Amino acid sequence: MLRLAIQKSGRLSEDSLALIRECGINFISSSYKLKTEATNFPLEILFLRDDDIPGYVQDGVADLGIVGQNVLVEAGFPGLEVEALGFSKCRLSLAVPRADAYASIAALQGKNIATSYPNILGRYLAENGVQAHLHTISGSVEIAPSIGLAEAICDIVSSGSTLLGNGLREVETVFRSEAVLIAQPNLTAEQTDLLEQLRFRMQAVRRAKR
Ligand code: PRT
Ligand code: ZN
Repeated sequence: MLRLAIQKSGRLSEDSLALIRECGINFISSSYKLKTEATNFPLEILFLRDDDIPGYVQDGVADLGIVGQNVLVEAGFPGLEVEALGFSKCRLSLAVPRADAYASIAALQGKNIATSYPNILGRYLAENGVQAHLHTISGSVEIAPSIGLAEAICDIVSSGSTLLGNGLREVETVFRSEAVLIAQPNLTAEQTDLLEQLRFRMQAVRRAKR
């Protein structure tokens, strides 16, 4: 038996469920249940907040998970990734108010930056020799400059319309992300075998879409 953790409700949910179904795995899902069992594959599905998925998989509470690389790397467990899934593509970017001068990343030296990704951003700034004050907030990061909390932000971008709508300009791509399958480090031999079957099916689904 394998336990797979997926996002309960959010941007990853629909594509995660669709991928499992496209792998030929049948299950009944109801929005009230936090757990369901597949009827034709030894798989149990847990529905969780995406932020909790890397930790549960690292600890072996779940054997597998589907999560964005942004959340996985921020949580500090990049080594759990076993398969890139090709959906929920986005980037983590730095942005500043549209009217502000910005020649290079050196412009952020000593500035206040609001983000939900202090670990990924901290590493990126250090690599670029920039010291800044990071303010960690968990949501609505894009309003930080307009309320005087920070001079810049670092947040997830896909179309860019949220930045635009908040008068911000994307200036650096810090990290590129997509959804990935992750696995706990101590699977049994049988579980490893099931994981390989699952990966094989996932790869076939992706190939069929190209
Ligand atoms: O409740 P829970 O904690 O489970 O969900 P969540 O609210 O933390 O996450 P959710 O559902 O918003 O996103 C889940 C994952 O989807 C993220 O971790 C990313 O890997 C991926 N993803 C892909 C995105 C986006 N695209 C995205 N556009 N996550 C967030 N956004 C947000 C972004 O933060 C910004 O506010 O959408 C806004 C920007 O979108 P654009 O199109 O205007 O640029
Ligand atoms: Zn989340």
